[in-house]
Amino acid sequence: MSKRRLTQNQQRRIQSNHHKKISKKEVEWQDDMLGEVQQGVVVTRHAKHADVETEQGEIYRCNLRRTLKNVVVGDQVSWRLGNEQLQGISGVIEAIYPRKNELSRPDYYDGIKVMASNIDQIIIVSAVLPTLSLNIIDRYLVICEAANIPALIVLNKVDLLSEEERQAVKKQLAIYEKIGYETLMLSADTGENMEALHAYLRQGTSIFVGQSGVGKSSLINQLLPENNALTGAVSDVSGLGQHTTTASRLYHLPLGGNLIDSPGIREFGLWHLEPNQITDGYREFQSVLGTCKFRDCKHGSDPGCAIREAVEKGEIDPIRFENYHRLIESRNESKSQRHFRTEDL
Ligand SMILES: Nc1nc2c(ncn2[C@@H]2O[C@H](COP(=O)(O)OP(=O)(O)OP(=O)(O)O)[C@@H](O)[C@H]2O)c(=O)[nH]1
Ligand SMILES: [Mg+2]
Ligand SMILES: [Zn+2]
Repeated sequence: MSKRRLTQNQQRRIQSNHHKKISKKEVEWQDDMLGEVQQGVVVTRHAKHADVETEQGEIYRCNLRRTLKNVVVGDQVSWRLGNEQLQGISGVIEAIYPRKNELSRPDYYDGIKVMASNIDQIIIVSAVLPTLSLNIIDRYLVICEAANIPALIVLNKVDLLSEEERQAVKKQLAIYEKIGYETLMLSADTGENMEALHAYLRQGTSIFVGQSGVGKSSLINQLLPENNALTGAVSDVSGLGQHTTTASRLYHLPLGGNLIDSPGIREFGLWHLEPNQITDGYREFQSVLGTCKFRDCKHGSDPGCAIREAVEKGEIDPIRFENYHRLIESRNESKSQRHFRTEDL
């Protein structure tokens, strides 16, 4: 071997230094490479980058300053445009303005994961296929109540129902109407009730939440007829080859208002909330709460439980009461699971 030829080890070292240089260059913008500080809104959050939209509607992919903890869709940020693109990145986000509110969900690894910020309305999307789950609607409602953000419940894929089945799901939705939530029956396939949905979305920023496959992205495609770039990678969770959304993204609707599409969650517990926050998430419990015989009433078989009595009198729906206990139980289970997982790491 000629002396001038590099050994494999040397070659590897050079290559790895080369990589280091690239990634260093990527994160370390020199001050004189960056323009004036501007304001913008985060419209998509990727693993390492975020897309920022200017007031003029231009979108730039940005790095995040390492000191920034968690940048999410909906964040108002200050950022600076670079004088050239580095590795496809146009600028850098320097700071996040204080958030009006944030929508969070529990996350096994990070504790609580903020999904989006500065939200005016949460649209809980459920569907009749695979099945309509009131338990999942209740979970989301507890999160909405805890964040103090108004909720709208929509039921998609009603095109799949017979007349008889329609009447049955109407009755289920009536449980929520009775306690003051508005509901809509929709079909992204036939366009049923899309005008009514449009009307709800015309102001402020709304977010679609709901399990994977309920049709959130399909509904957005209906609302934005020209936009067909919504489907993400092929789902590796189900292996069924459906397209699943992998990053939240904010869209501007033609009739006004913004709408965020979010990736579906398969299952989530509510261990990040205290039991009393779950109880507070049931709005129809509030007027009788505090009148139970015992102050530490668990609202189960405890004697003199005012909530159970209200259920017996037909004032509180028994399905909601049952779901409440399931939520409390699953909270405790997922909490202990989490402890196991954290210790495991
Ligand atoms: N029959 C019927 N099928 C629908 C309707 N809306 C959506 N679908 C189908 O449901 C499947 C899932 O739709 P998506 O829009 O990808 O669901 P998603 O909620 O965005 O799912 P994630 O991105 O994984 O969270 C697709 O095969 C759609 O064609 C509808 O109104 N009726
Ligand atoms: Mg989707
Ligand atoms: Zn009680």
